[in-house]
Amino acid sequence: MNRGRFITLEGIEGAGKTTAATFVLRWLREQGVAALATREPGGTPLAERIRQIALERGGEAVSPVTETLLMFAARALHVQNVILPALARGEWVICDRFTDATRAYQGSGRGVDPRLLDTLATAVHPELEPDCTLLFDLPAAAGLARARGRSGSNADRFEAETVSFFEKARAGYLALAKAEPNRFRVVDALAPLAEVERAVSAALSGLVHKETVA
Ligand code: Z5A
Repeated sequence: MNRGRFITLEGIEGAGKTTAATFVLRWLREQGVAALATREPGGTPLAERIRQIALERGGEAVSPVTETLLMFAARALHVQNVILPALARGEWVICDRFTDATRAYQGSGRGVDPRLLDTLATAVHPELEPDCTLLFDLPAAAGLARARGRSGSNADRFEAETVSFFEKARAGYLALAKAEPNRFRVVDALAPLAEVERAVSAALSGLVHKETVA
């Protein structure tokens, strides 16, 4: 049996990843591809508990390195208990954020040393990289306006961040996409939903086709 494909969805707050994940799952199933959708931080019962700790606002100070370790602790559980078993069963995994998010947020946003991020990524998922990463790109102010319309005064630790923090994360994402143009597909997240969906299915159809003729 062929290993499934690992597709990650990335972008700053309010970029439309969650909306796209639902579309991708439905579209892949229409193509006859078995797939599951999951998210980070989270995706397993224990990792979801780590998510709550990582996103909780107020209380004890959480340093950038601590935040990084929480993301990778949740990721280690997720990779071992959900992602690798699904890929081994031949299913495609659609993951709302993965290690690129840590590089963009903790690396570019908070200034964590990229060598530490490389070391942790190698330890946590030594042989796993996304087959395709869809980067939903839009200006930070537009993403925040979408997300804040939804969360109001219940903003979590990230939602409460400044526009300039999200602009740093956005620039980090765009630099990653530039460095790995074969893996990344940058999608204009300001476009109307129907256009976003067309771009997403076009980006994935090559991979689906390879699968069905293999
Ligand atoms: N984080 C981190 O720092 N390091 C890490 O390693 C990881 C995560 C893995 C939680 O992530 C936080 O964890 C995250 C970074 C940090 N915080 N931030 N930012 P999350 O992915 O769970 O949270 P999120 O990014 O805040 O998700 P979100 O706000 O739900 O954004 P989204 O999923 O990209 O957007 P959406 O929910 O699909 O869409 C937002 C709204 O826009 C919604 O009303 C849609 O109907 C609307 N929308 C979507 N697409 C369109 C288009 N094309 N046009 C118009 N309106 C649209």
